[in-house]
Amino acid sequence: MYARSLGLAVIAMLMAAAYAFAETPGHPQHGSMGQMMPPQDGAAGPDGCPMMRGHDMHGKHGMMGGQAQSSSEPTLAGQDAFGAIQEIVRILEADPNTDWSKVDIAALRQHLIDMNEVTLHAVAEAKALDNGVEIAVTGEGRTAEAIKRMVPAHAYELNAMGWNAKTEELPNGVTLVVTSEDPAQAIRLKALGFMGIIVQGSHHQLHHLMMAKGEHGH
Ligand SMILES: [Cu+2]
Repeated sequence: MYARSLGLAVIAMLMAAAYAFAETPGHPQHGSMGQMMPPQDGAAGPDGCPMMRGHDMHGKHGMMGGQAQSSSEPTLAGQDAFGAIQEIVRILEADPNTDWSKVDIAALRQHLIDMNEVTLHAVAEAKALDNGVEIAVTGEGRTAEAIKRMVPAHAYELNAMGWNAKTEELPNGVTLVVTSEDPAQAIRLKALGFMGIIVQGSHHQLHHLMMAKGEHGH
């Protein structure tokens, strides 16, 4: 069953490619293609391969049956930033109110590069304080630039969450100091360290959408 539906998914993708290639009003190959496809096929899901999306296969021709996609259709983009941008682009495309004159995917891409630098390449040296933690976050070149863009902006959000956060600029990064009067929170801050603190907050993904819409940056 699994192998069969995988085979159908492959056939469906080839068909989508063939249609995209020969997009004519008459669809001269429609008849023979239709005979190839069993009516109960469920391989063409609503949010799978971009080639399928928005095409008229399940609508106008009704060949694919319009059922839920099978588990044999892959969903992983293969690269985090690629997947994040793909998701945002799909959201923008699905929203009839998207103002395409403002959309700025390039800005989102630059931010995702910053995130990659800060997450994977920044050097974080933490020093425990009585009431929290002090972390020197440094790097070279693009990494240092990314640290200086992202970490101070995040300190602002940490304050809004109830911690005391501040940053001081270093030649190659920033020093981030986060403290709390609550001893339990101070222990938590030390345990979280740089990355555990930087992932705090619930608006990050929404922020990416706003950035892509050209509404505001970090
Ligand atoms: Cu981000």
